[in-house]
Amino acid sequence: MTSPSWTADAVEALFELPFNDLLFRAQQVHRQHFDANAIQRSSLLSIKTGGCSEDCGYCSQSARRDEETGIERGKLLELDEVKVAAKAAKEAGASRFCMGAAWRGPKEGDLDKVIEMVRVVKDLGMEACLTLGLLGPGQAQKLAAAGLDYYNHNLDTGAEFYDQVVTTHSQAARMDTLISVRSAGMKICCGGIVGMGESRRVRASLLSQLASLNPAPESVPINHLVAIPGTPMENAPPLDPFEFVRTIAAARISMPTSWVRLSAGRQEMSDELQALCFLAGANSIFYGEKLLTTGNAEATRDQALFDRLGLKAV
Ligand code: SAM
Ligand code: DTB
Ligand code: SF4
Repeated sequence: MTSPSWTADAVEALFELPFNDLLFRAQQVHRQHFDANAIQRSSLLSIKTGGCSEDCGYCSQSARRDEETGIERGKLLELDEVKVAAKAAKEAGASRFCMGAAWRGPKEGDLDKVIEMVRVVKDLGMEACLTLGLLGPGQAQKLAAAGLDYYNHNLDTGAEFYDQVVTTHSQAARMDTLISVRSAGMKICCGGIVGMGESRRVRASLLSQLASLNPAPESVPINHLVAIPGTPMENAPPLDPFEFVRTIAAARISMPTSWVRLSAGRQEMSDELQALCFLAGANSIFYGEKLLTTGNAEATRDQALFDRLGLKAV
């Protein structure tokens, strides 16, 4: 079977379909590759918060605006703190533990400490994921050798919109990190953010870039912008929730075998909107009370929603 080439035009044509037709197609694709009633759960921990050198316009952790966002600069967490959080995530039912750091990229000494954290997570029997920013020469191999399962590094938005969101690094540099992660043999978690004032074309172009990574990322987080006060995006125009669902459906159709994660922004979503996202092919969530600096839907609310929808955890 030849896989279709997901140009931005081809993805945009998906967005243009009548909503019911788009969801029907997404369901068909989803059911060919996954149990439509099973949802994977990952928990997140910020292992180093704030004080980041970069200027990503959606992010609360840039050093340039921490007075406005009120995020305190923290140090890299101690191993014991990570162990406690990872154990709690496992007990709550997460199958993957993701650790994020507010860095442009890791320094060698920090990378060695983070590798110890990966070992702790793996010893607990969970999958481990890291998101540390841009990787330098040899760093991806070191992480792979430590047994890291996934590296998260998002393209975040369509290439044509990227410089309106970030000026301190290019999207091409992020692509280089993705290539080194792949060459080192790790799985890629790569997605983006919608609701930043981008056009539908830009959303289609982001999905086209993701689907063309060849192979597509094993895990695709679709974040809804959390408009954080004090960031340049605090007043981003609201996105039609159906357009968010369309983005999930287009991701599912263009990346049939990837886990599509309904990521940031769930706390602000109704149960009905989340159910539509699951119907559109989302089959993974961030699970636990906190993302990195913002809140997440409560685990008890998630469990109640799973029960009402007859969803089971993977
Ligand atoms: N510093 C590393 C990097 O930029 O890759 C890792 C941490 S960074 C916070 C991870 C991802 O979180 C970003 O790529 C972005 O997709 C997402 N993110 C950050 N702030 C967000 C927000 N306010 N709303 C939605 N997603 C956000
Ligand atoms: C991803 O795509 N989303 C997560 C995770 N990967 C690291 C982060 C969401 C952050 C939301 C804003 C915050 O909590 O600061
Ligand atoms: Fe730094 Fe990552 Fe936030 Fe950008 S998204 S400012 S690189 S922590």
